[in-house]
Amino acid sequence: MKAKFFFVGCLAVFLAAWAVTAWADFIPATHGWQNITIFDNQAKPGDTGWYGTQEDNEVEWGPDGYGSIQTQQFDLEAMYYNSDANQLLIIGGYDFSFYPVVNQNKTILPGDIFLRTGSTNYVLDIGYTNHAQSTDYTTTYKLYSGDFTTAEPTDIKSSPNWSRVSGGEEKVTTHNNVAFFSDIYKQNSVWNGIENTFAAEDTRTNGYNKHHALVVDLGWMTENTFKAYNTMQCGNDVIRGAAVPEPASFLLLGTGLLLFAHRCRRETDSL
Ligand SMILES: [Ca+2]
Ligand SMILES: [Ca+2]
Ligand SMILES: [Ca+2]
Repeated sequence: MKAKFFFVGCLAVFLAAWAVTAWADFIPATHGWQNITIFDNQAKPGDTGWYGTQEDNEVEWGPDGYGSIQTQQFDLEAMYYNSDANQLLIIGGYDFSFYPVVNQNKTILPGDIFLRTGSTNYVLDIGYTNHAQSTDYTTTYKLYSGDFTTAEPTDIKSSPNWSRVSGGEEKVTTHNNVAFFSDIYKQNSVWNGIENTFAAEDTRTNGYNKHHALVVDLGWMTENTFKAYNTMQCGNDVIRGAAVPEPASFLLLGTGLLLFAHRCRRETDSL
C-alpha cells in the first residue's frame, strides 16, 4: 500500500515539474485549455440575432444612458484557463495589442485583469506599450493584492472598473509575463483548435473580422480556483471567467482519498 502512495506522490511531483517547464517558451500550451467563460446575457434591449444576448458578438448595454459601439472591434469573446501551464487566455475582436484604440475622438485603452482567489483580490496591472495595430509582442504586469483604487469606465459606467490607479500591496514575482497575439488564425500551429471556435463568426462579420488574444502567466498562483474579469477603458464589453479544478485533478484527489480510506479500513480491521 505504501508503494502506491509513493507512486501517487511521484506522479504529483512529475506533473508539477512539467507545469513549470511548459511555460518556458512563452507560447500558449497546445493542450489543456479549458473554456471558463461566464455567460453574461448582456446586450442592448431589442437587439436580436448576431448582436443579441449570446456570448459571442454582444457588447454591454448602458442602462445609465450611455451607448455602446456594437461592433466586433469592441467585442470580448471568451476566457480560457490552462491549469497545467498556469496561463490565462482572453480572446477578443478587441485588439489588445493596439495601444491606444482611437474611436470617436477618444483614446480607448485595454484594461487590467482583475482576479479573485479565495478571499483575496488581485489586479494584474498590465504595462501596455505603444505598438502598431496587429503586432505580436510581449510585456510584463505588476501584481497587486488587497485594497486598491480603480478607475471606472468612461462610457458604460455599469461595467466594472477597468484599471488599477493606485494602492494595494505589490507582490513581486517572476511570473508576470503577458503575450499579445494578433489575428490568432495566423497562430494555428500553437492554438490547437481554439481559433476554430470563432471561425464561423469571421465569415459573418465585416471589417474587424479578426480575433486577437492576450495570454498571462499565473505561475505565482497556488490555487486553481478563481474568478477573473477584464474590460477596456470605455467598458463596452466585459469578459468574465470562473476556473474550477479540472476533472483530472478531482480524479487524482479521489484516487488518493480512496487509497487513504482503504488503508484506514485495513488498519481498523487489523485492530
Ligand atoms: Ca464576436
Ligand atoms: Ca458582454
Ligand atoms: Ca462579447
